[in-house]
Amino acid sequence: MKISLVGPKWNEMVNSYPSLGLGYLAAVAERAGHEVAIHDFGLRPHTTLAEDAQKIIDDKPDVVAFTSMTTSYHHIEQLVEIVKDTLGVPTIIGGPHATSLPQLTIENPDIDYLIYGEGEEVWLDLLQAIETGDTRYERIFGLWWKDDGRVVENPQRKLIEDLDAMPFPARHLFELDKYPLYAPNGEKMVTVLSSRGCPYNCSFCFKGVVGRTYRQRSPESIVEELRQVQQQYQVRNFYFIDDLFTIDLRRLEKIMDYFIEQKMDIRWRCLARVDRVNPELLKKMYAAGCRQIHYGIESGNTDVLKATAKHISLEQVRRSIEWTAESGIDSKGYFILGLPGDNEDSMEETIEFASSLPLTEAMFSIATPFPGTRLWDELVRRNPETQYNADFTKTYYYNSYTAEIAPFMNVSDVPDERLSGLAIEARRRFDESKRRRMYERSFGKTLGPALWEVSRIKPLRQLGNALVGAGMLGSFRQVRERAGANSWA
Ligand code: B12
Ligand code: SF4
Repeated sequence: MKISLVGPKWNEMVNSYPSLGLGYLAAVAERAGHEVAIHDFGLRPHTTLAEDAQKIIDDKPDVVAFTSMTTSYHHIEQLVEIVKDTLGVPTIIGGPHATSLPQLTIENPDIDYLIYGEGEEVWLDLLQAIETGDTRYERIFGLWWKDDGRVVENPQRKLIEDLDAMPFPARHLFELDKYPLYAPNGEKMVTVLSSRGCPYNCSFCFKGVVGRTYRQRSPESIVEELRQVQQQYQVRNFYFIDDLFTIDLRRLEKIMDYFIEQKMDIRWRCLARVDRVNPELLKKMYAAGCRQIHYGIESGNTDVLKATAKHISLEQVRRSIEWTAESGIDSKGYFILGLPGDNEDSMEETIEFASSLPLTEAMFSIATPFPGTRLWDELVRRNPETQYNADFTKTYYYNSYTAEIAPFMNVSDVPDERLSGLAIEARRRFDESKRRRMYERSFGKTLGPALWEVSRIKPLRQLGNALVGAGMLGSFRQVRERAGANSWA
């Protein structure tokens, strides 16, 4: 069959990398003999609805299937209406949004089938049923469907046991060169998924797709995928987007031994928890090509942090960020402002804490309760009249913006306007603290802060920059270089 797989857009932000969920679904469908096209409209936020719908219609597909986040469901609702009207072919939806609100989603008259949770096996069974005209849908576990207009929820499907048995994501179906994902040195970077799931249960995180489970691919399979991508796309920078890349230390050691022994010549970044790293591991990660780690730190206030059930302490955060810096690896910290219990004082602590850490980057998001999370339950408990509405397109993430953005479903103790202002202030103060640290590193603990103070006077800073540019003031160059791409070598 001809299948159009659709990645919707959410607002004017460009998707920085392709959906690997779509990549896996496309790969298994191709392996089963189907002809697949992927349209990631998140790459082109400014095209019109009519243009997007036309792209799908031009495929003349037998089936149209959408991946969904709560932020992008609005676009799907609009697209699927046109597609159904024009083509009349079966429509399928899956992904985090469909899984978090299945009943509400399948009630959409233009959506025929909903796949709950992990998709590949259910998807293949459904495609086969559609192709062969087998209407015994009750046999497909993991499927929600409509029997004469009545919604039917089949039992859930077990998770895939052997992730290695899956083909690699169908990267050839994406416009890979169009995604703005680059290493700090400007080279192209590609995302990889080496495991699925995470056993923790943070209040703001949606856990519905694979629950609190953790499954991993073998080191051999990961190395093979990296080699394939290296050869096919001439890329040597990778981003492991696993929820927790460092959770199983034995596996990680083995993966890194492969990278080192086989002289893979790769550079990579990953996501990690601060309680899942140690100095020896970090040194080895550096030797194996790791140059950046993203840590979820969330809050600088002990009580607010505790309420997220992240199960980390501020001491662990400080220690791990320092170890990471000492190992030569850059670190980015993710912080959330406006969590339940957050007030002016606690958020001040978060900003102060973030600014005191030797992080290379920080991102301050405003807490947003997504349906299916404990944060959402908290919102509903406080405001029982709360309803899901399709305006989640407004949940921007912050670091790409300098203008203030209105909080969406504020669950903190401060008004919207103040919360929004604090996010901007947090970013400004973190940037200042980072520059100050760079001056200290370059000029020492006494002269550094003094020169930093001087550099804050704009005309003097401009003069300094001009002199550095003209080859004078050599040691100031270090400050500039440290702020640039040199760490990704
Ligand atoms: C990478 C990532 C991103 C990337 C790239 C997104 C992309 N293009 O895929 C970026 C940085 C852009 C991003 C942004 C955001 N993200 Co994000 N992101 C992720 C992350 C970490 C990994 C996604 C992934 O590749 N998963 C692995 C694949 C295999 O799983 P999957 O995508 O879920 O797909 C499987 C199933 O869901 C199902 N399936 C999915 N689609 C379909 C379609 C069909 C037809 C079928 C049959 C099955 C099916 O089958 C797939 C294979 O098993 C997830 C967390 C996670 N672990 O999944 C969060 C996650 C998806 N993000 C989330 C959020 C909240 C956001 C933001 C809103 C954050 C913010 N406030 O800015 C934005 C919204 C962006 C948008 N476009 O709307 C939430 C979504 C919650 C929700 N209810 O929608 C998640 C689940 C995090 C969490 N645990 O809470 N994100
Ligand atoms: S935020 Fe990270 S650690 Fe917490 S549940 Fe989600 S993936 Fe796991």
